[in-house]
Amino acid sequence: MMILAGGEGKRLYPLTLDRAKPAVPFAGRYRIIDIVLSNFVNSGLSRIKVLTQYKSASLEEHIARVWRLSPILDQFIEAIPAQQRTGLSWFKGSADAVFQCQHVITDERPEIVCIFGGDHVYKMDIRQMIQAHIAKKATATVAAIPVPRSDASEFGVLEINEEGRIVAFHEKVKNPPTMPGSDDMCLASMGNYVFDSDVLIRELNRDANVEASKHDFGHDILPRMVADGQEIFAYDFAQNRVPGEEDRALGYWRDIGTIEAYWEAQMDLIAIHPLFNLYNERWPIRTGVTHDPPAKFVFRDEAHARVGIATDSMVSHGCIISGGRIHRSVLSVGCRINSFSEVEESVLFERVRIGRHSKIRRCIIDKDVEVPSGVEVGFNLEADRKRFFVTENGLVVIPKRAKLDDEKMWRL
Ligand code: ADQ
Ligand code: ADP
Repeated sequence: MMILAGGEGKRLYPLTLDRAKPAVPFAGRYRIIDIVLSNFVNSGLSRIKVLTQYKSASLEEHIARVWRLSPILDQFIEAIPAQQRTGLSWFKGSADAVFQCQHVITDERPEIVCIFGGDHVYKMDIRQMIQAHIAKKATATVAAIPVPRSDASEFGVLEINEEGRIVAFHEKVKNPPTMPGSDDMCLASMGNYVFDSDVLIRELNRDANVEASKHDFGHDILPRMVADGQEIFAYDFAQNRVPGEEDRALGYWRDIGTIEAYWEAQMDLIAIHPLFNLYNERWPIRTGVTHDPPAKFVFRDEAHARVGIATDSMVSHGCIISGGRIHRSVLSVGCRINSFSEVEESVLFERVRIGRHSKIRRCIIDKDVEVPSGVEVGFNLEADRKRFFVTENGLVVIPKRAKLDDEKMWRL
């Protein structure tokens, strides 16, 4: 099993300023990569290499600290950094990442290799996809999901025949074809593949010699295999059944490539009946254990609205909500929310502090930011644009350890 975790995540800037996208915190206690790793481990698959490249220190540390498995059971989850093994270049595209690590496959000689992306939010029993691959006698299988046509140019789009065999693969094209019988949905690749390992090694080596190739699975390898008429099948993700999940949650998958999508995925989490449910004990999303104490809510003075409360929110260990109000927000470990402050529809990373009387709305605040007292962020976007990163839809991102001492910045 290989997880591609080297992408730069440009569109998540500035959260990816000094960490790879799969290492970006998610849902308070987790990192994005914990989701795919949990899917593998919960599926009983635990021989995993995570291929890293871009700013990988934080990711490698997380994997080594949290995910190290017992070698005695012949199980492993390990990061393989880009090593310039087969030439002087670092990984070019996603296929080059696997090409450069092919010794792992040729040494282990597995029959099947799963190659999954490291940056999506979903639950999947991966064994079911492998079974479908074997049942169809496919050489490669691509997980697929319908997406609205308006978003489809961001994805690889598949055309399939009645048996589910892929007859054409369009990687990130302007006007991709819609699904049969629909004018507004396209069948997208989820960037998760199952390969027969001999075929994978053969195709990687063939691609390495193609001068014009970007060495990318979606751009080069799969379209070429499809054009050759090989037996490549789509795996319908809607068929996947995860224990303990309600039917309405099946098929939930989010590519959190942009700040908006990242924020929306966390707003999904705090819905009363979330589609991505972290409380399903039969399919836990796993991560490291910390020694932080439980979250604490300090009731101070009702008459002056100094009541520490959080509603429709997730509050991690070690947070102290003392006299401030949190609504529709996700707080990571160790945040401090002081009196008379208000935080709404926001995502706070580790150890964010909100000073008294400050108001925060639709913000993502990276770790160790101390918001002084009496400031507002997210209410005057013109002013926010001058000092922070603001998306088209008006989400404000405050980068890690933002200059705390610059009074002018906070009080425009
Ligand atoms: P993208 O996600 O845009 O599209 P890409 O940038 O190649 O494609 O990233 C795929 C995965 O590989 C990501 O998890 C990324 O972090 C990782 N990655 C990229 N370059 C890497 C490298 N050099 N080393 C290690 N890891 C690397 C892909 C498919 C589409 C599909 C979407 C679904 O190409 O067909 O629709 O995923 O999101
Ligand atoms: P405010 O009244 O502005 O919330 P306080 O002066 O009460 O601030 O608190 C100062 C700091 O002490 C805050 O960072 C707060 O999180 C922390 N704090 C408040 N109450 C407690 C408590 N009961 N236990 C531990 N720390 C607390």
